Amino acid sequence: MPHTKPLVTVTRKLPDIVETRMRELFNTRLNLDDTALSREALERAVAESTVLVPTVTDRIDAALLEKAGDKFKLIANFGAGVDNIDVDAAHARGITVTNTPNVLTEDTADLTLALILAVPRRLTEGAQIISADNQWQGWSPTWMLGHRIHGKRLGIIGMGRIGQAVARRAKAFGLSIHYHNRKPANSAIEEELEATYWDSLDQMLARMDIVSINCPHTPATYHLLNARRLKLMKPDAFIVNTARGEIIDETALAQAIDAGEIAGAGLDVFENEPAVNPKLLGRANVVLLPHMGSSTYESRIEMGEKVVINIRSFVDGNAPPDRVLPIDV
Ligand code: 8YV
Repeated sequence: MPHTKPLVTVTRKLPDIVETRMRELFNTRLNLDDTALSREALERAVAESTVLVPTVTDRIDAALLEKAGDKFKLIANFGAGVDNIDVDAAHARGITVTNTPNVLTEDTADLTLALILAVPRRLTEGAQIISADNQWQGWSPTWMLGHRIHGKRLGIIGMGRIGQAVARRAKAFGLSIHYHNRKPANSAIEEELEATYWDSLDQMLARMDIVSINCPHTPATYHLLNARRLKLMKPDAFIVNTARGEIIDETALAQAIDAGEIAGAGLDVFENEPAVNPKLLGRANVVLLPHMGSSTYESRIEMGEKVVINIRSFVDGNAPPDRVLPIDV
């Protein structure tokens, strides 16, 4: 490491252990009160720092990068998805972008399965009945009935690491695995998951009981599930999204649920976080979570460790392990 430690600006509060390590290794500017940085503060950060550690809540666009100082060389994103960053604009300025893949795969897949179970089996609805003011009138053979997931068809959009981890879990729950991806998964993975590849997303959507979104948000996947495609789905089908809100046209989804064209939804992500389309609120068949896919102590610490490794290797003059390549749309 060079004698002058690089100035690293971290935009949000990270786990203590990660912040301590960063303070040891770099000249680190932390955000101890965790308030998201203003646009002006972000501009100052890219003007003064060598490295910025943003999160999904920071918009690192081309206009911001125009304020970058000569020293600004690395955006070490705390997060796997990089749709908050204009990666092409960064590359055009010779700025490297890294992310934190792998470490949040299993936790995000767990949360996806939790939603796949929660919506058809009415878990949050049931939990709300026995809450502080216990409204339970007693058991009945025909009350609180939901839908079996065993034996149903799960259509996964995006068969990357998280999609595969979802498929593995879903298979153990007796779901048959179908998927749409830009290209088929390799044959070993298809065999292990007994997965059926659908080249046509439209055809897959029309036949699935549950659809899970597990692809990244890119220009090609923005509103992939639009009003037209939502209408292709079976009226008794459920949709689960733990990837990015922008992949579904949220207004069209709210309308489809309102019109009974879809049986329900489990959403961990939204188009305009933290805002949620009001039409999705207060519905028994819609389970909403506040972007919790990777919210375990373990994931968040390991994401921080990846950020540290990426910065360290970059500062040492090596290629950081989690470099984000130009977006291939
Ligand atoms: C993170 C995520 O919480 O890593 C991602 O892509 O969506 C989340 O799990 C968030 O992005 C951190 O910046």
